[in-house]
Amino acid sequence: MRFDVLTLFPEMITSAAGVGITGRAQERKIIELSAWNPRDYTHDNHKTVDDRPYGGGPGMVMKYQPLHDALMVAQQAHPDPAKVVYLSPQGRLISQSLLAGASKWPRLILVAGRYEGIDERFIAGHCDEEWSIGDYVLSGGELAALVVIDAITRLLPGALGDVESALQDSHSDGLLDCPHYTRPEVINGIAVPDVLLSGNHADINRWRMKQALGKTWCKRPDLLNGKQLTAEQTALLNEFINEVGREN
Ligand code: 9D3
Repeated sequence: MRFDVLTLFPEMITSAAGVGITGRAQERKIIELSAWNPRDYTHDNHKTVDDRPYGGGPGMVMKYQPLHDALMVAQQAHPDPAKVVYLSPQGRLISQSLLAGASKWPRLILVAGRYEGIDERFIAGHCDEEWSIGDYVLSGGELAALVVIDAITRLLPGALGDVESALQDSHSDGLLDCPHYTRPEVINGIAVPDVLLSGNHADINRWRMKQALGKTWCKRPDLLNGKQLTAEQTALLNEFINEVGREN
């Protein structure tokens, strides 16, 4: 899959995506990533990318022309058809399922804004979708673009190592993770749960599922709404709830 990002801070994208899973995915040609700076497509001496908002008020707006010219160059740099997504606080809230859909696209051009946003006519004329990563205020779209690139890359065949892939298709999909422990066996008087030292992998798997279900029920009950649990999962969750009830 090919990603292009239109951004006033291209090094923010290329440096962050150059390491870890996304860095390795680029080396393995599972993803291609380029960043394009609208400032490189200005024609005035000051390389102006922003201007004052019509109607007045505070802040600046990204100009249409540098964004448009950067987009045309990015689009023509590669023959695959691209979806263009503008990252903005007004966008549709992204989810794992939305990103799983996008991971089937051959190419995605992400537009990261700065200042108060970009000229509405660029959105209307050139953007297929508008996405947000959540209800909090960022300084620009770059971190959102990195979130999208990272989360999609993990879904592409071959992007994860064997260990990460094995972890990904475990049976706890859509649940919070169970607790994890490593050596030493006791820290600050807190011992690792006995079952994890037992060597009984059926018991260990049941304990982990019970913890995942219980933690999800306690902290994110919304994730259980409309989720079909197996008879065993229902039994494990009821065990957990009865035990918590006794502790509190
Ligand atoms: C405080 C500025 N706000 C004035 C009412 C509006 C505003 C403009 C630009 C708020 C944030 C931004 C920059 N944000 C993004 O570009 C952005 C974003 C975000 O802030 N939150 C969640 N997802 C995204 S995607 C892009």
